Parts: sequence; structure tokens; C-alpha cells
Amino acid sequence: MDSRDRLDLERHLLSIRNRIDARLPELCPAEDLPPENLHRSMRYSLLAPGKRIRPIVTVLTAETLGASPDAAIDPACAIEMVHAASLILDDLPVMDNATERRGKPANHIVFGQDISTLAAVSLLNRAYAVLTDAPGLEVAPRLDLVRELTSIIGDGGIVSGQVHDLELTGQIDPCPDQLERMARQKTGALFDVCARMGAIVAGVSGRPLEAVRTFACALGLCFQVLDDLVDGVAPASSAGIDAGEDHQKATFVSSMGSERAKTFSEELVRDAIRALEPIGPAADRMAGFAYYVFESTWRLTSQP
Ligand code: GRG
Repeated sequence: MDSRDRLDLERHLLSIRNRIDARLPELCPAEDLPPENLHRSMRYSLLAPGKRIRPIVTVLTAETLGASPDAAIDPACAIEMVHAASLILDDLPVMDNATERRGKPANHIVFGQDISTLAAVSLLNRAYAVLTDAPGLEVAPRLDLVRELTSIIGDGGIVSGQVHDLELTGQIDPCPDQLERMARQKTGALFDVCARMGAIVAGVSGRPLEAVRTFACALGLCFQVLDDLVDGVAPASSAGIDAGEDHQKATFVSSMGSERAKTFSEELVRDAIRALEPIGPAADRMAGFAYYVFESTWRLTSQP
């Protein structure tokens, strides 16, 4: 990608991100609405400065498959609500016991475990409400969006992935296949549903849907491998979480070593980009985005 294309991509990603960041506060109850501590807790995590990678995948997928980005914004925000809920739950003492997230004290440190658990449940519930009310879409696609989201959150997806993650905790060198299965459920499933929801907004199925799903699953797994690499080397300030906590956990680094994990992440980003070939030049931005995510996260893995 030459520098002009990269600038164009970065501008485009920023414009999507700005739209997401502007819409999220409108979709979340105001802080002064009772119970104030619950709503403050929800907004604290949801509006914290995350990278918004998952909602960007949703909007880019919809655009790539021929839809206007407008109808994809609320579904993308619903995805970010699920992501924020998962981060709150993941940081609890009974899970990863992390004290910092997105460069700030973790939700339960500020609001207590009781309120933060309820805030996570409330964010999840609100995500469904956002989908049922999504503007610019007929009733049938809105129902499809809800169905897709339910299919990846519970025992068929993220929650099961987290259970496997807990089971692997303490095993410092788990078999890479086990770890991959767990990461595909825990992290990959949410990326997958981003693509599926973008395709629903565009009203597209068949081969292009398969292409974007393969892309998203490979990118999600790649992202988890890179996240493990960053946690392994980055100081807390650059990772935005208390990175040391993950050292007790089974990670791709503890399982296969950092050199193999790096190679694996390169293979995965290549797989992701290759998966888009059937779509042709319309997918250039999505491919550029995958490389952009890879490259910017990779840079953090090489910090002293
Ligand atoms: C019911 C949604 C739900 C979850 C319950 C706790 C749990 C089960 C799952 C945890 C899933 C999880 C937190 C996976 C980690 C994924 C990951 C790599 C997170 C970091 O994502 P970034 O870097 O974060 O995109 P930002 O802060 O930039 O958004």
C-alpha cells in the first residue's frame, strides 16, 4: 500500500470511528438517570477510549458488500456494547482479576463487583435493544441481527470460550490446538459476528458472506495471538491493561513461544486478506484494514 492509499484508509477508519464514538453515548442511558451508579458504570467502560476494531469490521463489511454505512452504525455500536460487557466481566477477580483496563482503573475497582457485574448484564441487554430498534432496516434483518448475536454470545460462543480459557488457566504450555479452539470461540466469534452483521445490513449471503466470515475469523484469531504477544512484552502503559495478569494464563506465547506465535500471526493475517479475493477490488479497504491492525499491534510486540 503506498502512502496515499494508507492516508486514505486512515482517514476513512477515523471517520467510522468518530461516527461510532458519537453514537455510543446516545445509545446508553444518561449518567443522571437513576440508578445513577449503574448508568455511570455502563458509560465508564463503554465510552472509554477503545480502538473500536470490532464495530469498524461491521461497518467496513457492510460498505464492502454495497450498503451505505448509515444502517451499519447502530449494529456496530451493539457489538461494542457486547465487547465492553465482556471486558468488564473478564476483569473481575473471579476471572482475570485485572485492575486496569483501557488505561483506567477496571470497572469493578471504581464501582465495585456488584455494580460492574450488573452493568455488564445491562450492556448486553441494551445491545439487543439497539438491534431491535436499528434505524434504516426492515423488521426481518433486525431479527436476523438479533439471532446472529445470540448465536455467538452464550454457550455456543464467547461464554464457552471463556469457560475453556478458565480451564486452561494455570497450564503454562497447553497444546496449541486447544488454545486455538478456545481463542476462536472467545475472541474469533465476536469478529465473525461483526462480518455476519455487516452482511445482513447489506442483504448479502452466499459466497461473499463466506469470504467476509473467513476473513473475520482469521483476523480475530490473529488479533488474539498479537494480544498475547503484546501482553507478554509491553509495559502496562502501552497495553492499557495491567498486562502482568495474563502471565498466569495459558497464552499463545506460553504454548508455542513468541517466535512461533509471531509467525502464526503473520500466517493468519495473510489468510484473512486472501479470503477476500473472491470479492475483488471492492474489498481493498477491508484488506488494508487487516494489515493496518496487524502492523500497528505488531509494533507493540517489539517494544523493549
Ligand atoms: C457474556 C459477552 C459475554 C462475555 C462473558 C468474560 C467473557 C465471557 C469473555 C471474555 C472475552 C474477552 C475479554 C476476550 C479478550 C479479547 C481481547 C483480545 C480483548 C482486547 O480487545 P481490544 O484490544 O480492546 O480491541 P479495546 O480496549 O481496544 O477495545
